[in-house]
Amino acid sequence: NNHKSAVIWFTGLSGSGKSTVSVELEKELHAQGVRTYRLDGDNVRHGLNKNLGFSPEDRKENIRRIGEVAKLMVDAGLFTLTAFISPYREDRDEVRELLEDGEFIEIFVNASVETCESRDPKGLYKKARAGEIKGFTGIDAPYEAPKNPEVTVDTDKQSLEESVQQIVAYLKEKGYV
Ligand code: GGZ
Repeated sequence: NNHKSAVIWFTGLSGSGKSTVSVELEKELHAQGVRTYRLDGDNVRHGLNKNLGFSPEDRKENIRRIGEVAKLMVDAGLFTLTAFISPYREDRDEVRELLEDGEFIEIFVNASVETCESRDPKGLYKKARAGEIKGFTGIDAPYEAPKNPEVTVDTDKQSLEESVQQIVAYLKEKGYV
C-alpha cells in the first residue's frame, strides 16, 4: 500500500466510456487496497456546479472547480478519478499545472463521434442532430483531443477489461500502485 495519491483525469466525448472505465478502474484499485473518490456529472453538476451550463465559459469554470476539488482530495491522500468531457486542452492543462509533477494522469478515452453516436445511451446525439440541443460536443461544439496523454484507451477497438488493465499497467509501471 505504498501508493502516492494522484488525479486520474478521464477526457473524451459523451458516450466514449469515461464513466464506465472509471467505475471499473475504481473497483480494481479498491481490490488493491487503494483509497479512491470518483467525481462525475452525477455528484458535481447536480451539486457544486449546478449553476453551470455548457457554454464554453461554463465548461471552463466547471473544469476549474473540479480541478480545485480534485487537488484537495489528492492532498487528503485519495486517488481521485474524474470523468468529464473536459473538451478544451487549455482547461485540462491548467488543472495539470495546479498539481505537482506526477499528480495528474490524463487518460484519453478515444472513440470516434460515429461510435459514440451509435451508442447514444441517453439519446442526446439524436437530440443534438435534430437541433434540440445546441452546442453538443462533437456535433456543433469542439472536442480537443490531448496531445500527450499519459494513457490513451481506444474504447471502440478494445474491451472494457483491456482498457482498465492498460491503465492499471501504467499505474504499476510508474509505481503508483
Ligand atoms: C455535451 C452535454 C451537453 C452538451 C448535456 N455537450 O453523456 P452524458 O450527457 O452523461 O455526458 C454529457 C455531460 C457532459 O458534462 P461534462 O461536465 O462532462 O461536460 S464538460 O466537461 O464539457 O463541462 C451529456 C450531458 O452532460 N450534456 N448537454 N451541450 N454534453
